Amino acid sequence: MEQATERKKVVFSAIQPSGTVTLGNYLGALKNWSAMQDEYNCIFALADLHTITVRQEPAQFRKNIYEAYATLLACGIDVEKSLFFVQSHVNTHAQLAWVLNCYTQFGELSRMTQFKDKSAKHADNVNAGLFTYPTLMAADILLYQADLVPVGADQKQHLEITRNIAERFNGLYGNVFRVPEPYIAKSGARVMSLQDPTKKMSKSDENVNGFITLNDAPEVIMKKFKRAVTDSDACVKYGEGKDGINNLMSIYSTITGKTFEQIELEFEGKGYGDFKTAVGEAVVEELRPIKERFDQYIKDKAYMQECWTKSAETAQRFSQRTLDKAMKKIGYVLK
Ligand code: ATP
Ligand code: LTN
Repeated sequence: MEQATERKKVVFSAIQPSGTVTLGNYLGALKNWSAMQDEYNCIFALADLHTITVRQEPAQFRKNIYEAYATLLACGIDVEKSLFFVQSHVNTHAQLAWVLNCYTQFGELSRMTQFKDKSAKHADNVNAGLFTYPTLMAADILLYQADLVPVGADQKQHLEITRNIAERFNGLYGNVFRVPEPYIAKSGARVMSLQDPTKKMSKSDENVNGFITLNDAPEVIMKKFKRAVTDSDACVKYGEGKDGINNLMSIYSTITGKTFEQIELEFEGKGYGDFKTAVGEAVVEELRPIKERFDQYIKDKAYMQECWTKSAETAQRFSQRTLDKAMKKIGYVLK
């Protein structure tokens, strides 16, 4: 008789606690994470080691870690179903990252667009961690033998380098790491800034009107959408040269599930004002229950600590197996 014991695929993803979680993070990544929990073995982390590649103010950084953890719980990450820990609590990540640094070339790291963007933005602090950011990210993923990595489109290049590192290592030592696939949603994978729709929406943007956070009050959300940059066409239609409207249509479509044709029909003969109001209202309603749950979780630090400690213990055990295997293959003598 056929046995129904197929191995559940492993999903790994992480987010930096570098500020307040944005609508871009939510639609591009977090919404998919919580939806994947029944079908896959999911492992999620706060990538706090990655965060110090950009200088952080200690008190604010600590606050961001708690807030990001509470936000993800509020988005539906369920520690009964998935592991959800803080990267710095599991020491294998930094250890494997060092090893992978020695199997990654200067040239390939130099080609990373995130490195180029961030070193231009933080020209006074182009540190070695910013440069080797992708090898730590590769370690995160490879330690858990992940099959799938749900991320926004901006992380595709980092997934490619992860695959290259894994294949190179496997080529030298046999099958140590599973080679992961990116999982990029068809809609919402690249939410753009509301102020400059040619740039991605980012939580570290200086212009707060460019992004919506999951903690913004409804009136703030409505105001930011009303101010969103569009064009002089005054016609709700997806098309070239209409970056602002295209972005608003994508947001509306991702939340309501309506196609672009349905949206064009819905707003036929109506102006941008009506459309912006509708998008704002859809976002407010989508985020309302998340905000309510966040307000509960953030009050209970003891509960969050309990959750992340339990997950970190399991993650430590699991990831240690992969780290040991890689070290042995290289020739290290384990204690
Ligand atoms: P920072 O501004 O500090 O670089 P970020 O807002 O880009 O941060 P990350 O923590 O680096 O956020 O990313 C977390 C997840 O959110 C990743 O999977 C990333 O691909 C996704 N993501 C980030 N920005 C967007 C966006 N504008 N649209 C869709 N997905 C996004
Ligand atoms: N670099 C990612 C955050 C991140 C990540 C990971 C994502 C760190 N480690 C592992 C997926 C898998 C970012 O979103 N900027």
